[in-house]
Amino acid sequence: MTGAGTKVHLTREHGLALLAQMLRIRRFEERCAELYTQEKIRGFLHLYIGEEAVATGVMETLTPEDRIVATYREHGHALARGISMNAVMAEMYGKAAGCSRGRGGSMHLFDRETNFYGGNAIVGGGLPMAVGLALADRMQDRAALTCCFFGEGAAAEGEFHESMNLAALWKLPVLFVCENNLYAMGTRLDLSEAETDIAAKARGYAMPAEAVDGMDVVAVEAAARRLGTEIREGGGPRFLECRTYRFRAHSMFDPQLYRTKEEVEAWTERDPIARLRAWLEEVRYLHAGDLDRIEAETADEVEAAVAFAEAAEWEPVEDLMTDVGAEART
Ligand SMILES: Cc1ncc(C[n+]2csc(CCOP(=O)(O)OP(=O)(O)O)c2C)c(N)n1
Repeated sequence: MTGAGTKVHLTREHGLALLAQMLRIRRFEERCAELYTQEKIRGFLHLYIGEEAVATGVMETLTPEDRIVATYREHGHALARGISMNAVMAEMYGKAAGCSRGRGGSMHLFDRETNFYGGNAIVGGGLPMAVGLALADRMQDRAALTCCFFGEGAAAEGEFHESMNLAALWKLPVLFVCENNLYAMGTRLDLSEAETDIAAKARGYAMPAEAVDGMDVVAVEAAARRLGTEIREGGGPRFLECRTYRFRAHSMFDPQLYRTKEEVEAWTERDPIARLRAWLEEVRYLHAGDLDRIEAETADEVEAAVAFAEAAEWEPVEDLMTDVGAEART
């Protein structure tokens, strides 16, 4: 993708790569939902279906040195960052070959190799961590940027306000990405927040902030790239609110009584995958067989990950207490 301003030029290759990445995330999670009902995956499971354009678009703009902090709805971020699907699936199963050695599960994916700091069950918990990582990078003269993903529900937490303030005060290299899907579990944004414009809250801390259509992967990527460049040039933190929607329930235990079928259907019409696909067809980037090929490759990757997780070992019982507490100092 080229073009830093409002005009974006997307090559066929890049357009197909974005489509393939979003499909990978979606098919992986659809399979996870099935595995959950079969009790292969236990504990909590929060699906990102509908929101794929956010992780996919933003992650395209980051370098390997950059750091990522995410929430408990982070399978998409982990996959888009480049953690292998095998390692993510094994983690979902709780197997020792998982990216957190089977100890984290769905909500605590972690990978040092890719600077992926998780995976955090605490709403807003990643925000101060992102500020700390960025402060450490600055103090140690590293050129990395920290990208912090969180939901709009986190904007109601004290940690959000403390993090905005310190990041802006110290001009830290953080890209805050708010995934505003309108609901915090069953609580609609306008029933819990007096100010529903989340980007405006960041501006209240003197941080440049903007909102983008989170169902449009190209728009997300363009905005993240532009804001990332400003951060890398020493401009201090930037805030990107992505207006998005989760098509599925909050987690696997949620009858969704707080929203209507019509509302879900209306958002489904804006499905980021269908939308990119339609655009790729319109500009004749999507050739006959492209979609079938991408779907087949994705299905193979997902099934290979399931086979990997099935065959992977459980942690030996004798290792159960390792890394649970700090070693006693003598
Ligand atoms: C500190 C804290 N308070 C409450 C919860 C319970 N909880 C889990 S998810 C959630 C909603 C968060 O919504 P949002 O931040 O908008 O993210 P989304 O689930 O929509 O992606 C809540 C309140 C929690 N995990 N941590």
